[in-house]
Amino acid sequence: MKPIKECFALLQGPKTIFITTHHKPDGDAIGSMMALAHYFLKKGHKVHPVSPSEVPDFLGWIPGIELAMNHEAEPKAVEKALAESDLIFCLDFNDFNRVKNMEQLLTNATQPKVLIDHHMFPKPTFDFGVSDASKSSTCEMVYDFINLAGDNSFIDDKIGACIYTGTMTDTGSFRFPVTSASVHEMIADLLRKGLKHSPIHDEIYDSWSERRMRFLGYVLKEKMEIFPEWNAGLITISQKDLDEFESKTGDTEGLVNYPLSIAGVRFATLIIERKDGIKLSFRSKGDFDVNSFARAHFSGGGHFNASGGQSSQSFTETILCFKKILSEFHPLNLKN
Ligand SMILES: [Mn+2]
Repeated sequence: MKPIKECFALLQGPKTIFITTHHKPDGDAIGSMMALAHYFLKKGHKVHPVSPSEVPDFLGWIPGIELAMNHEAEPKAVEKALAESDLIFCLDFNDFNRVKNMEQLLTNATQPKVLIDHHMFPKPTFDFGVSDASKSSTCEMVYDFINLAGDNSFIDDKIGACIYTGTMTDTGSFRFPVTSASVHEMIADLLRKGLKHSPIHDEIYDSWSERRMRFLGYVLKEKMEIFPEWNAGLITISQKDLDEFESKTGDTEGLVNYPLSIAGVRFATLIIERKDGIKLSFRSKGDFDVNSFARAHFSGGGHFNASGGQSSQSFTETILCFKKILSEFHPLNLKN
């Protein structure tokens, strides 16, 4: 993969740019995709922002989101958009298997592929790019990309809102250790450029339906187990639970973090039974590496303190398997 600055040569003159992100996009995925889209539009390019799956409701307010295509809903239109594009930007993922049904489309595409991402261990399928696991968010890296191009003055309130969204969501509202001084300097710059941050917080964190709040209450009361001896917490949600509460995309967002608010818990896991399989999310505090944990046991990965995985076993078997692994980790003492 060549350094990202070498892709600037491909951006001379108006181009058509396909911008995509991971399946089940979160705030950083959609924020970075739309920040880059707004920037390229201002530079006189044509853009095709594409989400592999539906954009969750809590991001429905993002400026320009109506320009984004959903591959699951309109695969043919996405294929056409890709065919007419000169290059492809891949944001907030580093392995084509993270775009699910779009994987073949990206693999077969012959256009240069540019990576901007902060997950560990990128696959060598990108022509240009930057991969930096020390960055708070892909949104911060899009900000860096615009600055590297010498275009700080192009950043306006819309781009600022997109960047703020992903940085806020990926840093747990600026509290995770990855929140560096440069993150705060970037936010200061965005504020000076017209960013209104409070309404964004309201849109994302204070726009729950009553149903979603009741679902959270049920999950915390009935579906959370705490293992003080292992400094761990586990939440398990079955397909039946999701159906009963008419759970929608995004409703389970952030659930995995709740056990970490209990004193002594350093490792939190969420196991969800979905129609397309069993999904696991891992979060940790301190020096327990959930990226390695997810890779070793659940065909996943991500970041040091936040990762995901999957299981081909049944829901019940997965829970048993997880608890067995947890008990084997006991001597490691997650306390430190
Ligand atoms: Mn991210």
